Amino acid sequence: MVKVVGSPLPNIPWEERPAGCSDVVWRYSKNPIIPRDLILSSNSIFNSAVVPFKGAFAGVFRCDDKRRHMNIHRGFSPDGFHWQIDNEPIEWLCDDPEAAFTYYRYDPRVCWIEDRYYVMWCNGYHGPTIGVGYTFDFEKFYFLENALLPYNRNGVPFPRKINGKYVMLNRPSDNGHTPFGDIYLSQSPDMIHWGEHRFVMGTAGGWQSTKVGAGPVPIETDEGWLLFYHGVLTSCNGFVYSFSAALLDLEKPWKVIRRAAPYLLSPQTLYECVGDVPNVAFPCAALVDAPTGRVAIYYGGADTVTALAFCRVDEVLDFLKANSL
Ligand code: BMA
Repeated sequence: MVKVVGSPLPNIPWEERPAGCSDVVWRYSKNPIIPRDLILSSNSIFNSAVVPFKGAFAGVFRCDDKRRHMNIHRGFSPDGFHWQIDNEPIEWLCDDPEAAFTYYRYDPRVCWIEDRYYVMWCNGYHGPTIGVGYTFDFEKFYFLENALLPYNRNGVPFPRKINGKYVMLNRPSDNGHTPFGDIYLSQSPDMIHWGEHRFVMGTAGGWQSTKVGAGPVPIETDEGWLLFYHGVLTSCNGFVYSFSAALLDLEKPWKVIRRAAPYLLSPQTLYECVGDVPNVAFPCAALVDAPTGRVAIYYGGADTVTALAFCRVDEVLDFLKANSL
């Protein structure tokens, strides 16, 4: 069996695959887990990131408020299903007012690396780019820098340094509802200065024909980095956001070992098809229990609510072997 590198998470939120279902990724039966109006100020809560924290769970949530302003809020959960989210956005500590300047924040990812939780998000600094910050305790949050020049989205860190460098996936874009997009990788000695950019993968057919973008923090296995990523198809009715998986080389993670031709999950339920932006399933986080390979994927539904789906690492790798592009 494939070996997953990581910690045990015996309390991972989990529900077995329903009887009669043969999907590799299956939805939680009580989705969505976070309704759009969980907090007083919110219009919608979606595309959010969670991590294990002190025997329970913590997260950074995209909450668009009732002015339709986009920002990220802190949350805690005893079980990964039920969340308490702050009504007010996170305040970022930063000594440099120019660096700290922002119009909006959205689509966070959170990742424990070495000694702290790093947060990356799409940061409005004269156009979308990748904001990087960190917290040790989910009490104080520090803003570091904008990692890249605008325009860029979907900054996703790897959970450890590779060949002595921090690594992130990202997606150069434009200032609007970008009609193109390939996944690139950037490297850094210090999380501030990023370079040595490498092309990872571009669009392909069908569900991933318009653009692709990294989803949750990649999962390390002895066969490679397991990456869940979203792909977009342009239909007569607009963009359709689905997601699937790829396997990246452990030492040279810009090298794609395998990549799925079919999607693993596409918008088909009411909460994925109906909302502020219809037909969107957009994953930003995955919890993993390394010994069993169980995975809980958190994804946004229709840019409105947050949902959960489950899978097993070995089954996703088997799916990739059988269904690679
Ligand atoms: C992308 C991002 C995501 C969003 C998606 C669908 O460009 O803005 O936050 O979920 O579009 O609207």
